[in-house]
Order: sequence, then C-alpha cells, then structure tokens
Amino acid sequence: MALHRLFVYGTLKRGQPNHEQFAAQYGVVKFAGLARTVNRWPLVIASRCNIPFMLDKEGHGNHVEGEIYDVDDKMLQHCDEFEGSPDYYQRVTIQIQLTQDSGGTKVDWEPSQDVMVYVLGSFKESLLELPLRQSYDSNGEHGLKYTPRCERTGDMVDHKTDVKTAP
Ligand code: PCA
Repeated sequence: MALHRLFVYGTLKRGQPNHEQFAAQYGVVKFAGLARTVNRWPLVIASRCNIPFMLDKEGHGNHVEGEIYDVDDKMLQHCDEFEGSPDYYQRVTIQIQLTQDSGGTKVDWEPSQDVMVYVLGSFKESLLELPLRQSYDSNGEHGLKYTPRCERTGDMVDHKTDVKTAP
C-alpha cells in the first residue's frame, strides 16, 4: 500500500484540537517525526475562529515547524474533506527537513524531502500584516484560542469570508 507524506503545522498536530481526525476509523496513519519547512512560509492565526493558516506565499515568514505523518489514500481523502481541500485550503507539495525521527531522536542534518501540506490560497492580502509565527499551539501565549467546528454558531459560520477573497 502506497503511503503519502503529510506535513501538519496546525490543529492536526498532537495535543491540538483536531488531532482526533487521525483516528484509525478514517484510514492508516503513522507518525514519522518532527520537521521544519526548508523555505520560509507565512504562518498566521486568523479569522473570528482563530484558525491557523500557512498562506500560499513561499519566501515570507519563518521556517515553520510541524509534524510528519504517512497516510494512506483513505486517510488523505478524509483529511482533504476535513480541511475543505481544494476549495478552502489547498493541498500542495513543499520541501521540509526532518528535525527529529519518529522515535524522538534529534536529526542533525537531513536532506530535504517533498511532502504535502494544506496551505491557504486566494487569501486576503491583509493577512500578511498579522504576526508571522514559527509554530502553532492553540493554547499559546497569543491567547487566540481556536473555536472548534462544533462550537461555531451564529456569525461564526461565516469565518471563511474573513480570510478568503471573494470568488
Ligand atoms: N489543520 C491543518 C492545516 C491547518 C490546520 O489547522 C494542519 O494542522 O496542518
């Protein structure tokens, strides 16, 4: 079975609000280590729901830190549906470098590798004025706590219009 390498930087990480989307019922998933992006990417927390986005503008921001997972077709499809790809986030291929292997051993230098990641395209330019972060934690000192989907009521449901340009 062919597995696909996915870099996650936001709510899908361990200890973050959507990590349970990696449950076995949705497909195969194997933790493969910690990594950082080879190039700089703008990572922001945006919208009325405080959602993390890597904006599709390579070369701005920081070397973003995240986790690597190997997933099967079924899990990849589940993640696409969950992230609203390709209409909301888009799944693209970028370069990352492993910093720690799956057993927790630090890796000094690893050749870069191509992996998939969910980025936000067609975003409002004003998002680039937000603080550009290096890593994401829903409970970080920024105080911008993520609003889970099940708690999005009333005006909250329009959160996508905060970050996407009109089609
Ligand atoms: N979920 C995906 C993209 C942003 C988010 O919250 C991730 O964790 O990589």
